[in-house]
Amino acid sequence: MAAKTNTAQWTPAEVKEEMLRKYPPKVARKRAQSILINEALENSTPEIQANVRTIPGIITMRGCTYAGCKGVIMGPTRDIVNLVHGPIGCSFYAWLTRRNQTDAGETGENYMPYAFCTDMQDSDIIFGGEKKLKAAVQEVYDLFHPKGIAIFATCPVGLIGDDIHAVAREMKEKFGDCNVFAFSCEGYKGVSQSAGHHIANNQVFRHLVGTEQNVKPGEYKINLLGEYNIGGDGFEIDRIFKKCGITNIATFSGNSTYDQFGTAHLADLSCVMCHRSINYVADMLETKYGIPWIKVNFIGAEATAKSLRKIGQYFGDKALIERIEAVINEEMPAVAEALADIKPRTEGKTAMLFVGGSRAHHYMELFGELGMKTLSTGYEFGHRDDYEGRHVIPTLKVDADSRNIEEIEVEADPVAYKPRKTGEELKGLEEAGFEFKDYKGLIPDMEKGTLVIDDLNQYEAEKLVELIRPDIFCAGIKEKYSIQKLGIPMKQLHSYDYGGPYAGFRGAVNFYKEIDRLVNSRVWGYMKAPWQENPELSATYVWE
Ligand code: CFM
Repeated sequence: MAAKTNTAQWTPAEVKEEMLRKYPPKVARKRAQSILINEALENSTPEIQANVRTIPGIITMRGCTYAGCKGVIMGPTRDIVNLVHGPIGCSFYAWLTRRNQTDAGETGENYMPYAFCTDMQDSDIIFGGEKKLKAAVQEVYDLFHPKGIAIFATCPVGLIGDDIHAVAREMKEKFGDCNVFAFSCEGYKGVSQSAGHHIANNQVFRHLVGTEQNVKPGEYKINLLGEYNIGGDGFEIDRIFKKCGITNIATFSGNSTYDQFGTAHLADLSCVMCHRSINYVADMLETKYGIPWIKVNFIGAEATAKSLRKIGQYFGDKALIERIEAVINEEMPAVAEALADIKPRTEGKTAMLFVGGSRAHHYMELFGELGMKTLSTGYEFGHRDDYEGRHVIPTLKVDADSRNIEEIEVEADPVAYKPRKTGEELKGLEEAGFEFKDYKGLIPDMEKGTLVIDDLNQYEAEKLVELIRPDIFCAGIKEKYSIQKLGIPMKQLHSYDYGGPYAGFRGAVNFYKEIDRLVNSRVWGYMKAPWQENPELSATYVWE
């Protein structure tokens, strides 16, 4: 067997020390605060440093603010044209690489196959790019007549000061039947893509939510927040909702449409999948329109069943609750059958998960179902509340970087605000153990002695794998090949490589099969790079 763990040889404290050993003292001190050895403290969760700037020179796994805004939040919408104001590379590399899927539906409106960009040149940087942007918006309108056009700023736009919001206003007025709005999401704006999520969501709330009144017919209306339909996850979740009789008004933003955002204020419950990218939208929907929110997780068969039951309990309708139980009973046998076959081969194996801001937590569920142990996890850009739970939010430090991102003030809408439950009803639910607007974070679900690491970088990832040698390492494309070269199977949990869906019941079965294939294949362990067999060159670090 290639990948044997040798955790017994290294205590977590030694692993941490070893990871920091090569750093200059100041860097080591700073990184030490982001590497946490999990231990149960009396009724409290240990504190981790998160959402701070990456140290220059370190090869981070993070992306930029533009990636969070255009790529993550707005990218998956299918009938809004997403127009990038910037050099072509920013647009090209954000084009379809995240594997968020779309179904063009009855209208057939789907702009996903296009990469829209102003293709800025040197002369635009020198003389300004507003004219070019206006021409591009006009061209989009003439060609497609979409309901909405979204404009995204890249770094040079902020540096030269093009006023994209003025262009958006002018063009919106000129067209009359097309909503044009812009995002100041220059890549440098925040410490990670997390800032871009916030910039995107603020504008969605301001320009789209509440603009339409023709709500989809159906009972038990919910919004699904923070689900981006990677590899078709959203399709699988919608299949299950439909079977249960739950009406999904709006997904933010996998395969979503202009009208879905527009009518989101008419749902009766918001269900939050990815807490990091969208929790504040759930709060704003509650404050302005009176829609309560709960945290759900559709990654893992058990987690899916639990989330469905939570939705059933919220609506409290016997018919719905029974239907949900019937659906779970119908779906679970296939899950059990797959596990009966696969689990004996995966039981006891180990995993490491380093993904953006929520999957490192969610996917622990699936590995748990396979009988696998998660040795180390971390987020690229999660905040302390994603690690430690929402109770830390009031204590979060506001620094120059977080102050840079707008917080919008929201009040109850004088017309549209409508409490969905009476105070009595809410109290009853809470007394029965129902938790509204709560998320306990990743750390409480990690075992004692595991390592939780924020903003893990290339060097630390390799060190961690060398020392602990997990049976599988999960992260993204930037990590994939360096990890495989170390002889460890690597699964991308951002794009899912070529697989998916992994959400819901069918997704769980897909995932079990994929992990079985990976952890029981010996191919990576057999591989030796030429320099490992014939080392000719050796090098030392400058600070040694
Ligand atoms: Fe939320 Fe996401 Fe994630 Fe995220 Fe992302 Fe993603 Fe991710 Mo890649 S919104 S935080 S910014 S669950 S793109 S679908 S996989 S890093 S863990």
